[in-house]
Order: sequence, then structure tokens, then C-alpha cells
Amino acid sequence: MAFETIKLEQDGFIGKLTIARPEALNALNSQVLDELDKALDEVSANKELRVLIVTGEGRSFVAGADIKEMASLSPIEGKEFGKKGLGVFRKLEKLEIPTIAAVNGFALGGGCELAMSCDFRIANEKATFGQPEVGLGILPGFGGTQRLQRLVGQGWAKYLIYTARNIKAPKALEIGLVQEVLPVDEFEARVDELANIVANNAPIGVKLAKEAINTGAQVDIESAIKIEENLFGLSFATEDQKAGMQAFVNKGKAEFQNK
Ligand code: DAK
Repeated sequence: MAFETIKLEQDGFIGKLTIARPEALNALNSQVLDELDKALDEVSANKELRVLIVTGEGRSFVAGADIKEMASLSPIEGKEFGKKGLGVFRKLEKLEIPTIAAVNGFALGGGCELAMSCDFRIANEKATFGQPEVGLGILPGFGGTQRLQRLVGQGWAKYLIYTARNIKAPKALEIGLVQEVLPVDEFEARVDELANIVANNAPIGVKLAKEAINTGAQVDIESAIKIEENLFGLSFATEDQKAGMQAFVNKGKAEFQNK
């Protein structure tokens, strides 16, 4: 379907979701959240896709929830807005296929939370991260208090949230919030390269690994190991497992069929 504030494109196995309100540094208003919700349903239904890249148009990834829209919300409308955002971010996090946040600029507030809802984050040197909400009289409300501490530990999460301080990409790399930082002119090519590397691995194996990691993180270690054991067993029901191991035995390389 046609969108006005986002773009959803496909290149082979790779999907790309771009937040496209550059005049507002891609701030998330209700329309963006509604469109993201629909786009994620399209991505889920598209069985060709093996990886989704999430990025922003122009000089920003996402500069947060739309402060101008939020400023005039009633408590009921605020609750609705929050519910919408939380639903979309959770849908993104739970997408079966892996997701890469390609952070090309500001990732503040809801933007940082959007990036954290992806499986991993690649940033360019100009990217800026932060949770500035307490400076606006609120607190992170799209999962930031929970996802940030899980990614970087409580010390850094509390430090960033209480100070509302922004950090640049190299610092984000140092604390483990992003996995790679690239010069601006190498950034897109590297994101595409990583997406292709992931897409060319066994898609069902990757999906099962994602499920094992995400589900296992919610439970005690005994239950988590059991989850891994079951999903590992399931991977032996796939043709790609047979093709992958056969290719190794034959000193070749498997072309995985997603079966
Ligand atoms: N909302 C609306 N418009 C924004 C925006 C935002 N978050 N960020 C930037 N813009 C707009 C600016 O107003 C400006 O528009 P015009 O004035 O041209 O009309 C345009 O984008 C360009 O921005 P600047 O002129 O400010 O550009 P600069 O390079 O000078 O500064 C900046 C860039 C990113 C440092 C600055 O724009 C800035 O500080 N932006 C706000 C960043 C921020 O505080 N983000 C956190 C937002 S709070 C909830 C759950 C979650 C949330 C809320 C509720 N519930 C459960 C209910 C989430 C909250 C947040 O994300």
C-alpha cells in the first residue's frame, strides 16, 4: 500500500523501511506510527524477505516522538499515543526475520527506542543517541527504560536516562549500544553488506536463533536452555540444515532455500 510518511522497499531478500519526514527530522507522529504498523504487517506477510533494514531519510534517524503533536494531547489521547507506539515497537521486535537499525543521524527518545527494538544497530559517525525525556517532564515511554538496560546494563541506562545526555556514535559503540560505526561514505554499503551476509545464511536457522535469544531472555536459564534445545531440534526438520551440512561435507557452499 502507499504510505506518506514512510517508505517500504524490497531488493531481493532485503526489505528497507525508511522513516521519511525529513522536515521534522523523522519525528514519530500518529500517522508515522499507524503507517509503521501497517508496513510491519506487510513485512510479516512477505515470505521472500529475510532481513529488514530500518533507517531514516535525510540527516536524522528519528529525533523522537513528535513533541509538537504530544504537547497538546489530553491524558486519554496520550495513553492512546503511547499504546500505539508500544504496540508498533513490540511488533518490530517480534518480527520473525532479523532487523538491522541503520542509524544515520539523530536517534533520540523514541528514535533511540526504535533502534533498540531492532536486533542490532549499525551507526554512521554522525549518529547521536540519547533518551532526553526527563528534560521534557516525562520518562522514556516506548520501552526505553527496559530495552536500554538490557542492552547496556543498568549503570549506563540510568546514567543516560537521568542526565538526558546525548552521546555520539563512538561512545555508543563503547557501551555496546551499537555494533559498528562507519564513516558516512561507507555506511550504506556496509549496512547492505551485513544485510546480505545475514540473508545468505539459513533463513530458518536465523529466525529460530532470534526466537531462542528473545524468548530465552525472558525466562530463567533452565527454561531458556530448554527453549534452545527444542528450537535446535526443529532446525533438523529443514531442508536447509541438510543442504548446509552436505555442502560442508562436500567442501562447497549451500544456497539456502528457506525451506
Ligand atoms: N518532534 C517534533 N519536531 C521535531 C522533533 C521532535 N522530536 N525534533 C525535531 N523536530 C523538528 C524541529 O522542530 C524543526 O522543525 P521546524 O522548526 O523547522 O518546523 C525541524 O525538526 C528541524 O529541527 P531543528 O531545527 O531543531 O534542528 P537542529 O539541527 O537545530 O537540532 C535536534 C536537531 C535533534 C538536536 C533538535 O531538533 C531536538 O532537540 N529535537 C528534539 C529531540 C528530542 O527531545 N527527542 C525526544 C522526544 S520525546 C509516550 C511514549 C514515548 C514517548 C512519548 C510518549 N507515551 C507512552 C505516551 C517518546 C518521547 C520522545 O521521544
